[in-house]
Amino acid sequence: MQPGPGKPRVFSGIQPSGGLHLGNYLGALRNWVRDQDKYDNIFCIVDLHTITVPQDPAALRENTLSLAAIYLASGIKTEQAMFVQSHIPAHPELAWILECFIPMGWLERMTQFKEKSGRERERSSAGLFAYPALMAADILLYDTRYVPVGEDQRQHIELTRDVAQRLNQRFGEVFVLPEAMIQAAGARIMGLDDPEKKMSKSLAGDNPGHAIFLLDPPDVIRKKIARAQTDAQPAVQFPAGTGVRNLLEIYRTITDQDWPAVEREFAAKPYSVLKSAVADAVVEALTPIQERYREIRADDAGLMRQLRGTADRLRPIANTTLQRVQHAVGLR
Ligand code: ATP
Ligand code: LTN
Repeated sequence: MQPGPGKPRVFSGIQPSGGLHLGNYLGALRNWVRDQDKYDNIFCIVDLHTITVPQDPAALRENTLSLAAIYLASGIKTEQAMFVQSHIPAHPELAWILECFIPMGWLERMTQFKEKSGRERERSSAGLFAYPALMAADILLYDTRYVPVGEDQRQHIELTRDVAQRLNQRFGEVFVLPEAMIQAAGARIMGLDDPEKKMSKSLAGDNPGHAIFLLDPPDVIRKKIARAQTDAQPAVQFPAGTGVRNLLEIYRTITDQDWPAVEREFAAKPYSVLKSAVADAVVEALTPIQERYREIRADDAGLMRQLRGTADRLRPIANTTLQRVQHAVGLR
């Protein structure tokens, strides 16, 4: 398949698995917002991925709406296509077909599965194991060219390309090959409590100091940053240790600066100076998002109508691709 004329298609998604953190914002959402006019975008709320680990039903419903409001509050324009994955059954239908062409060995190698299943491998769900097949379906259904994500998703997009190529070789050009779009800045924000670990929603449950959430009040943000792990040096030195480097990375991403500029700004400054500059920059970026979020959440019914309306508009596109694949493999 060749991509059609017009702006290149972008597809990305985030799981409604709890509040979004600064890593999700800097690694993904902020880039979607910045580049939205350059592409023909589809932004998904991937609730079917979220149920790969246990969820409270009421919390999942709330997190789904909350994530839609966060997309808009962050600056995604209302005319962009934003929808909930489970509203379009073609996603799990295509995922099933892809699963039948993905060798177990490919899935076994996925680092996200290894990290998330951990020592509970035997007890983790088959859905968690097959997760990348569903992600591949999300991307391939819309003839996507670019997938803007954080660094941790690179491997899943490689698998998407591999399975698409496998079907294309066997059945002719069924799929457009997508590419990961990963920015140099902010692609891997680390935990504030432990800069060896990626900032993630799952780890935030055990330690409230791990992540800054987009809806954290300013005083909480300042407290978390003040307590962020650094090292025993008295002031900023280069090369900086991992904790300090992470704070500098947050700062330079939010303020759109390159490394030489932040090195000049903070060289030999005490950590307290760095931390209050980071806190100011984060609070300044998040305050308007929080205000817009509250306005949007005043009309949940309207938000749900928008999500359903977009799914109605996208369903025929997804079904066309699904039917093409079904026909190619002999299912229709
Ligand atoms: P979980 O911990 O539940 O796996 P998560 O925090 O990794 O969740 P996802 O919903 O899986 O969040 O990811 C949404 C987007 O945010 C993806 O594009 C992902 O690459 C990006 N992302 C997640 N964590 C980070 C991070 N620490 N730094 C930069 N980008 C990130
Ligand atoms: N696995 C992704 C979320 C996701 C996604 C997608 C991202 C599901 N489907 C399609 C981009 C394109 C994650 O961030 N954990």
